[in-house]
Amino acid sequence: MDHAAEAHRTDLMTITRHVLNEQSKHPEARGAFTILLNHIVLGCKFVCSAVSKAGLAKLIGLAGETNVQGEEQKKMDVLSNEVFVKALISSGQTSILISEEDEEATFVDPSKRGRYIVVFDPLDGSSNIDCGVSIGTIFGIYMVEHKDDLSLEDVLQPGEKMVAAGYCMYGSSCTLVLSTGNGVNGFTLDPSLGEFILTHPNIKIPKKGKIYSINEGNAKNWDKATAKYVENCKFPKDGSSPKSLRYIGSMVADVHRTLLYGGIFMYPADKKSPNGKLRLLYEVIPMSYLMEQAGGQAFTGKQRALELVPNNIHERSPVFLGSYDDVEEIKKIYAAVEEEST
Ligand code: AFP
Repeated sequence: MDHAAEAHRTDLMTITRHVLNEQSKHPEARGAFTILLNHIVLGCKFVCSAVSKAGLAKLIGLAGETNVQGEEQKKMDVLSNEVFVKALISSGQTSILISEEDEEATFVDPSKRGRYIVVFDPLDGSSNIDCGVSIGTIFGIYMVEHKDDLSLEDVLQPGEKMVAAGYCMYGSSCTLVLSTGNGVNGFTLDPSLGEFILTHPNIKIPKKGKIYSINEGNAKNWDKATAKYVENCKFPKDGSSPKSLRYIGSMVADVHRTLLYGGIFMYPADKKSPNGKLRLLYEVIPMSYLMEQAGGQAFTGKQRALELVPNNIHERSPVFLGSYDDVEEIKKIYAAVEEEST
């Protein structure tokens, strides 16, 4: 028997233990972040369980629909939002919540306030639920200086001010990927233990990848730089092999694959959608933060994504994110196209 391997297998690094280890590097920390993260993890576990039972429990459908027992059923994204909002408020560690599902920001009652702002998309890719494609929750965390004197200005901060970001993917397994500003780690839910276990320590994205990921159906509306880059992916001029196309249409799943296998994920601006489709605060920024933490890059077509300052909470932004070299290439194409036009 390989005792070393056996000992390793029984020494489980749960997500809480991992975050406590990180916390111990900051003697001034009082555990507030660990408490917050535990509540996010609880939300992820709930949604994971609900998504996996969705067909069975007839939870899919329009909000207000009734199930066979005559009980009112909620649409999965509405349900997920409620779960996260309640979990985050009850943590006692949040002051402002921004959710994809809620038009307005939620300012937490002063009696329950803490020092964190959480921006999140409780169930991204929900149009894919009915066919069982992987979907996920995306979140980003900012810190406020003064929790008693809050305004939307506290939320409208560039991504480089974020203190943590992550996503949970509800797929063939439930995987939570997290960065607290010190690299990226992936945890897989062990359903028998009900715990997220560290399975992907210190994720580094390959420097260059073999996959490009974009909705090709929008090609007729792309700008010149995007069209040129995709052309290069298919017909490389340097004699290298063409890249493969993979596009799920569920950002968490497309980004997860990009993070592990390398390559580039793009949702560009186009003639119909001058700012692209994806939301800056709770899609583009958290995913860009993770990419940079894993050694990749994220670019908007104009600048580093993490430098962009949001003007409103549901603002959209184009994004190109993934392997360092692949994003570098599209940056060069944008610069060349810009120069041609001046
Ligand atoms: P839904 O939540 O409506 O399914 O949208 C998913 C999403 O916001 C993101 O997860 C995908 O990357 C992107 O939209 C796909 O958009 P297209 O369908 O336009 O390619």
